[in-house]
Amino acid sequence: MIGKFIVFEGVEGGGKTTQIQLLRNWLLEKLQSGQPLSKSPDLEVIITREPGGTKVGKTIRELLLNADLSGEQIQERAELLLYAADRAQHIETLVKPCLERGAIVLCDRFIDSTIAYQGYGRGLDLALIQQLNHIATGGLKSDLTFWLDIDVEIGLTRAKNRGKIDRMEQADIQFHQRVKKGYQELAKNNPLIVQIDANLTIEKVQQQIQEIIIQKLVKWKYI
Ligand code: Z5A
Repeated sequence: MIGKFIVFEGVEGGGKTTQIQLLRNWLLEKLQSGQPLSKSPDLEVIITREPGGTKVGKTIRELLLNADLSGEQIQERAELLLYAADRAQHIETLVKPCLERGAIVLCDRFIDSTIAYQGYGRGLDLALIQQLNHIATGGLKSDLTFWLDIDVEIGLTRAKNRGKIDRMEQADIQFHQRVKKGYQELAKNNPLIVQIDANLTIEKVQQQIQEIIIQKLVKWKYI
């Protein structure tokens, strides 16, 4: 793969969507301006997300997060498999083709979300989740993952203030604390996960991200 796959992770309300958009604008400006000397004037920067990055994924997302199932609960293993199905479709039809043609892909959530939410949050078997992640991705890994680390209560307040909350956001606070613990454990064991203090202002969070990205762009020979 000649492109780069950059993932954003973390608990609700950490600012992933906001930061991804700002980073895309900044990257395009930086790399296409020719100043400093850009080696990639025609670079594509794609924004996508899980669940919901494809047409199939949008339907799965709706089912997982917002559908009115008249009181029927989605079972934990069914939920796990739905996230995996979304991912399999997303990687094969969108992410891989973009990476193959050299794009930078900015993705809102990926395999670490399943480990954090279904593994640490719901308590499903971590080895099984790793296996399923491998099947869904065909072994594709991110080149860099930003973990937007925010106090759980601040994140949930931000998400609630934004408006209607979805099925996952309705879970109790202990669930979200377990999810955060999951990210802490993942970050301890994976040097490609970069922890960002997401409690700060939008500008300060973006600044931390850009500082890391600049180093990576040099390393990856984009600039
Ligand atoms: N999920 C799962 O369980 N397993 C899986 O394998 C996968 C996902 C892939 C959907 O994700 C759900 O799917 C998610 C996990 C589960 N659980 N939930 N809910 P999602 O990414 O679509 O939804 P989300 O994580 O809840 O994202 P979010 O709430 O949209 O948060 P965000 O993208 O990180 O934040 P934001 O939209 O940029 O910002 C939220 C609000 O805060 C907004 O009003 C901003 O203007 C404001 N904001 C942002 N940054 C700041 C700062 N720095 N200061 C003040 N206010 C800010």
